[in-house]
Amino acid sequence: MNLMNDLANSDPEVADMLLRELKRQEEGIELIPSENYTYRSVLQAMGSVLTNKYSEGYPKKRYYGGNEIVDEVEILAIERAKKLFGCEHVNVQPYSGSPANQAVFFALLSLKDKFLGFSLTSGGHLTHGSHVNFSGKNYVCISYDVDKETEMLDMAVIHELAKKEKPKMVISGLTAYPRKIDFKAFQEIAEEVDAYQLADISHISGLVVGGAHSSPVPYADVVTTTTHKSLRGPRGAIIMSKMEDRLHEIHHPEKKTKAGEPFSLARLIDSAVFPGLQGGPHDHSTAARAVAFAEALKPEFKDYAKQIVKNAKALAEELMALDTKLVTNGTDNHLILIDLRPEDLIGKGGPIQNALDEAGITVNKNTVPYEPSSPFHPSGLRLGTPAITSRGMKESEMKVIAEGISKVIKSKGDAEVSEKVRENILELTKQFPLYPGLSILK
Ligand code: DSN
Repeated sequence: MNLMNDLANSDPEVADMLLRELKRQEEGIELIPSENYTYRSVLQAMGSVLTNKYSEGYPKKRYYGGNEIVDEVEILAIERAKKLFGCEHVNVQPYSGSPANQAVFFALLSLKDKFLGFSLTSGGHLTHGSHVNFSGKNYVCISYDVDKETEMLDMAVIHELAKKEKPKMVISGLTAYPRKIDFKAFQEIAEEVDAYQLADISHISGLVVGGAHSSPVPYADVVTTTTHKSLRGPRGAIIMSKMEDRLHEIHHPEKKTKAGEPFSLARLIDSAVFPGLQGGPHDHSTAARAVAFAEALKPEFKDYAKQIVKNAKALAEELMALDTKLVTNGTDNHLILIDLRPEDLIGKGGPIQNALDEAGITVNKNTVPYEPSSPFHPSGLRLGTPAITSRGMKESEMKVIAEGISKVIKSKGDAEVSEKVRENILELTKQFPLYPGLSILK
C-alpha cells in the first residue's frame, strides 16, 4: 500500500519531510504520554474526501445541503461513543481538547465565575485555570495542588477548599499526575457546593474504556476527552454529559425553551460548541473518530489498556531500581514523572530531554510539584507508555528503555553516552515495525 505517490510527485519537499518524520517515529522510542500511533484505518479516514465538506449544525439540522452521508457518519460516531463510554449524551464535534474545555466553560459559566482546577505545575492542564490561558484570564481560578510530602492529591484538602470558595465548577483530570483520580469523591464535593464537575480524561480515556482506570461517566456532569492520546484515534475531542442540568434552578434559571421547559445540560453543551464557538465540524476527523471508537470497542482493546499500565509500572520499577527518583515514587496509570532534583539537575529538564532525543528516546521536559525553577526550564521529565504499547512492547522491553534513560541522566547529557544508547534503541525498535507493510514512498 502506498499513501503518498501523488504527494511525492506534486510536492516532493513536503513528501520528504513526512518521510523523514515516519523514519523518526519508526526508529525512536516514543514516550510522550499524550502521543500515540494511530491505526492505519484512522490515517485513511483522515486523508479522505470528507475534508472537502462543510456541515455546520448537527445531524438532520444542517445549514448546508449535501450532508446526507455526513449525517450518517456523525450519527455513527455518536452511537459508538455512547456505547464505548456509556454516556447519556455526546458531542463529537470539538476540534481538540482545549476547544472542548472552552465550550464547557462557555456553556456553564459566566465571565469571572469561580472554579477549582488542578495546578498546571503539579499535573493539571493549561485549560484548568492557568493564568496565561482563557480559563485563567476570563474566569476566577482557585487552584488545588498535591500534598508536598506525598505529591498526591488530598481529597480532604480539596473538599475544604471547595467549601470555602464555593466555585461554580470543579475540574478533575490530569496531564502530568501519575496516580488515579477519585472522580466519585470529586462529584460528592461538587454536589455539596452546588458546582458542576468537569472531568477531563483526555490522557486516560483509553484506560477508562479498557477498564484500567475507573470511569467518571457515572458521576461527573460533564466529561471531556481528546481522541488521540491513550484512545489511539485521530486528533480531536468529544464532550460527554448528563442529559439534564441538575443545577438549572441555581445557575441557569433563565435558560428556558419557548414552552418554558428548562434547557437540558446536553443543549447547553451543544449550543456552546456550535454556534457558540465553532463553525463546520471536521467531518474527516468525525469519520476517523468513529473508526477509532469501533477499535476501542473490540475486546482486545482491554488487553491493550491493561498492558499500557503494566508497562508503565514495569518502566517505573526499573527506573527506580536504577536509582532514579520518580514523583510519588511510582505510577498507577500510563505516565511517569522523573524528578531530576536529586540528580543535581534542577532546571535541566530541557538539556536532558535533548540528550534523550539524541539517544532516540522522545520525552518531554516537565515541571515537578512545587517546581523550584520555571516551566520553560523545569526540573522533571514526563514519560508514558501508550505509544510503545501500541507497537507491541511489553515488560521486558521496559528494562532496555529504563537502562537507556538512566545512562543518559546519570551522564548529565553526555553526547557519547547518548550515541551509544541510540545503538541499543535502534536494535530494539527494528524488532517492532511501526506500520508493517506500509510504505509511504517508493
Ligand atoms: N499537550 C497535551 C499533553 O501533552 O498533555 C495536553 O493538551
